[in-house]
Amino acid sequence: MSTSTGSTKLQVDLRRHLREEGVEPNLAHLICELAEASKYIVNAIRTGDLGVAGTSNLYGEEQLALDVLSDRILIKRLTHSGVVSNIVSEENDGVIPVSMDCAGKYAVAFDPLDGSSLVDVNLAVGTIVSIYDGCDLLQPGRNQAGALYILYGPRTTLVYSVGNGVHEFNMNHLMEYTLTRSHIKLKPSADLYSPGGLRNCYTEGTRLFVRDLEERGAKLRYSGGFVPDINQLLIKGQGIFFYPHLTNAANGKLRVLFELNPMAYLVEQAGGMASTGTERILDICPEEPHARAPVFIGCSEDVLRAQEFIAKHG
Ligand code: AHM
Ligand code: MG
Repeated sequence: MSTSTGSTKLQVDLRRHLREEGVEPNLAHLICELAEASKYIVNAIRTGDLGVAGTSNLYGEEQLALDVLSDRILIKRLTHSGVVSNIVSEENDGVIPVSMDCAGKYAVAFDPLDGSSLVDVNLAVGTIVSIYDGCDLLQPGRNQAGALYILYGPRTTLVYSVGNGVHEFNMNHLMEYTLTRSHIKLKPSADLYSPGGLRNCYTEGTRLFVRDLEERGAKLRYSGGFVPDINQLLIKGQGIFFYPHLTNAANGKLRVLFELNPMAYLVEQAGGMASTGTERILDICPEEPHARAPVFIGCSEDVLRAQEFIAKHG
């Protein structure tokens, strides 16, 4: 999006957008710091070591050098931002305290490089960030002060909301983020679906929901990366993504703090819904930072239909 002044077209960059939207200055600063950090992550993805780091995270998953580097880039930037109280990262166990003084500061949860197992095959990956006022990270996602993700695909884009609608920015050749879509909205129902998890581990409710989607003519569009899959539904203005409860994993795979809360916040801001199948994602009060939950997220009518199938068939 651009504004004209005489013959010159001015791109609205992220900083200016935050200022014009009246975003609280420390929060605006935090979002700009995250945008700055993402430039180093882009560079690492483009040119860095794609091998393993030789370490594993607390889930016992092998960490890639890129997971570790992206995590370090974000922690360093946020630690020195002056506006962060606590940090929790998908790649680290426990909370990283930054400042004892919570006033005017923000607690931040992030997944530094979601979908990093897709990097070797050159598919899209992303950074996901959830932001709370003060110090507390273990609270329902509905209390988020803001959320954003950065998608590293053929282009790098940043999508954020601080409760003022959902806005998309593209990184240009100068590595600046300029506004490309504002007030993104989802239609009530979808004809695209992105099904995560092994189908032979689906419960009856999810199986019948998928059959219903297919009978309605919905097309399967699943990349295997949560950020590109959610970005697809926001930018196309329709879709439903699910990583459901499975017969061998009652809470599915995705993490409430780092993955589900920020995406649920963005999708609700766009007029969609996000549910575990039985309750609103943003109402979950996680007991520990790495809690997981099943998710059905996207167009509201489809999420409601998923809930009906699960209520009837489990
Ligand atoms: P990660 O945080 O270890 O990268 O895992 C999250 C990713 C999501 O991007 C994606 O939706 C999901 O895992 C795919 O899981 P699966 O490998 O079971 O298909
Ligand atoms: Mg992840």
